[in-house]
Amino acid sequence: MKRGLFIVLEGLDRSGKSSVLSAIKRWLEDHKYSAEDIHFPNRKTPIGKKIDAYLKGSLKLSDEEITSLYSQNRWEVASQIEESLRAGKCFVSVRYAFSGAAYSSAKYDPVFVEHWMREDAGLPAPDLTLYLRLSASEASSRPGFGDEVYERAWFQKRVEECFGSVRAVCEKNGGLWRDIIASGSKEEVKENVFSTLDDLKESMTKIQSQPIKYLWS
Ligand code: NYM
Repeated sequence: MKRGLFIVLEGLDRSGKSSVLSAIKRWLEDHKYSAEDIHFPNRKTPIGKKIDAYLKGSLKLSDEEITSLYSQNRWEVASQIEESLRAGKCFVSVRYAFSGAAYSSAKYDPVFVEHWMREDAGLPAPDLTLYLRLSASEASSRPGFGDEVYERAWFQKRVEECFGSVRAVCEKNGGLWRDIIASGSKEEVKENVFSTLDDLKESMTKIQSQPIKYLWS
């Protein structure tokens, strides 16, 4: 039996990740894949609840502490991801270790994205990362922007730059990364997702016969 694919969706705040998740699931379903999904931070666990309090501004934590909590929150489901993949199911994650690296390194100058992924080493690695490309200024003008701690236009600009560095590290380590233009209407973005996945069909089939990879090994 072929294994499932681990697909990660990344992007700035308010870049439209939820509706793109539906499009990915729809494409997978249409192509006879079964899929589970998760959104990080996974705010349901005790660790996730702490992260939620931090993001809403009611809990103060150092940069090292919050980075570690984000990573622990991923480790909580690492074996569930592996089990799904081994059972032939796809796993779609909205945000993952690359958000961890981009958002944490954006707080510093110069940025060392790999430094902020140390605790993620050994987690299942995404087979495919889809990055919603939307400028920080456009993301910042969307409804609801500003509710949580990182939702400041200047900070999103830095995160956008850091995602560029994260992409370079991902590809250096053999990861597959595609940008999805996220600035159009929901319909247009959905079409961008479908055509990107259509183009990758052959690569995805090949990956299913390869062993699961781990960050960064
Ligand atoms: N975030 C998310 C991080 O800073 N590091 C991480 O590792 C993860 C997974 O959480 N502003 C930040 C990015 C977002 C915030 O995410 C909440 P969302 O997708 O709005 O729930």
